[in-house]
Amino acid sequence: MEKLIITACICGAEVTKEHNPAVPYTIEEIVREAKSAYDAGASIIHLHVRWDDGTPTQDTARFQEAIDAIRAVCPDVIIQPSTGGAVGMTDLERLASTDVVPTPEMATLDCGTLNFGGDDIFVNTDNTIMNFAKIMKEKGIKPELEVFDKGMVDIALKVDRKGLLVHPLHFDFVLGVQMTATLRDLAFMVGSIPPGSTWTACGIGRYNYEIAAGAIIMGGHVRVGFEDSLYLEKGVLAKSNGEMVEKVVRLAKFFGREIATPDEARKILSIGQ
Ligand code: KMH
Ligand code: ZN
Repeated sequence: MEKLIITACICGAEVTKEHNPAVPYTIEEIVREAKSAYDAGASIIHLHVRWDDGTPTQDTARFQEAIDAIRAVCPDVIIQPSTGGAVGMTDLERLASTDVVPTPEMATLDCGTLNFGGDDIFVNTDNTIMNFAKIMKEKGIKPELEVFDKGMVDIALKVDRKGLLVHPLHFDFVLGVQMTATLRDLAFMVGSIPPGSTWTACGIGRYNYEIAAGAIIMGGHVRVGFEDSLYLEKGVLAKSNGEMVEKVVRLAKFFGREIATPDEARKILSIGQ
């Protein structure tokens, strides 16, 4: 089996220090978390940024500051800015994370509208998705297709039919937000994408490590971090993103999967080929 790419979603836009005091807000804290994940084996950092008080932002200068600071201590890591941002942000606001220099190698592309808990709706109309895909293609950014249910795979394939995506496609199955997060769900999603695509998976909250183990066994890749889950095990808060990545590395070793370096991840994902 191919080596395992671990993506660390170190910060997110919704979790706070009230949920886990190690959730990073400041640039120093974001760098600390990125480095802990990278040292543990993450080859991709999925990046959101915050103002120092924890408010999520897609401000280009704030992303630039965070990316430059991460790059100084994790020189080869793949940095994947979010274009999802936080619920309620405008499309223009969300796209500002891709205006950093140099242009990011990857960014997320959310492939549909979904219920995000309570009264929150994360809006991604067809026009938004097409426009984001077009801009990413023009800029040479590899989209990670964020799919929260099977219908979003179909939307991604519709975008692909318009010629707005470059093959091989790369999906992230985010399980446990809109659809449930069982191995049956994961197998269904894996069976729904075109042959030759790559995929990673994450299970939100308590499903985190179950889905990670499933992805490792099924030949996919894994995303973990504070954006998705705050715990190392039931009742035990993770002290860092690095601790969560270390746990995935232990699972991967148990099942005989080696861990990809950032350059190996670039090859597996056909980035910069
Ligand atoms: N914070 C969510 C509303 C992404 O990064 O592209 C969107 C999100 C997905 O986190
Ligand atoms: Zn995100």
